Amino acid sequence: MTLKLYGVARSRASRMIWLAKEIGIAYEQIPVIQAYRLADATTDTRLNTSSAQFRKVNPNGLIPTIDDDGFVLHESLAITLYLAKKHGGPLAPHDLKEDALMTMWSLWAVIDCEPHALTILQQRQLLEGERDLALIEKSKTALQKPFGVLDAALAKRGGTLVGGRFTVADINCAEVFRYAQAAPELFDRFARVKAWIATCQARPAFKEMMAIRNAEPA
Ligand SMILES: N[C@@H](CCC(=O)N[C@@H](CS)C(=O)NCC(=O)O)C(=O)O
Repeated sequence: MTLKLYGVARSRASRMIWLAKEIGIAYEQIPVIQAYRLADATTDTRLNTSSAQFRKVNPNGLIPTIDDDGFVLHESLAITLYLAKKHGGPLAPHDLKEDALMTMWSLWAVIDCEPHALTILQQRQLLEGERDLALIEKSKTALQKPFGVLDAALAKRGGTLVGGRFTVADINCAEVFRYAQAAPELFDRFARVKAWIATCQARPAFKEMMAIRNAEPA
């Protein structure tokens, strides 16, 4: 049975789509859209995160979720780690220590970096007069330390996060740091982070994922 992905590509489902394109995993996409993007989710006929039908699959009412032949999994980074490990190859951990490091970087990205990076993205998407400039500055300041940590780790490990090669850990972190690209000036002080994200985003699988995202209505 084909792997099912619940979620539109203009969501954190992008992470799984990027990984799937990297390792050639076939999947069927069920385009569940965020309820908040609809004028009225109760009357809209599109399957959305508040639809009763989707809530049966993910009671959190959040995308992405996968159904891998009856195995249902939520949380975008748990999904990429699971699929990488299931399919093996260079993107997956080769031993327990690599596995732990990939988990470490993924948790670090989502806990320590994502809230600030997302704030920057959401604020920069607002009209200029509507932005909370103090909040943007606060988030940029909060990201200085993680940017420094990432920059130093990339220097020490030769430009990728784990095992001297591009892995699922790079996908998970690069997808979080992509939000911070709404403030490109943040990257100017951290040359290795800037080079790393450029290299990650030059990969054909990333471009394929972005093309799928951009083909969806905004
Ligand atoms: N930690 C979760 C967050 C999932 C999440 O917040 N998804 C958003 C889309 S990117 C969503 O479904 N929002 C719909 C809603 O809030 O109704 C993950 O990484 O999968």
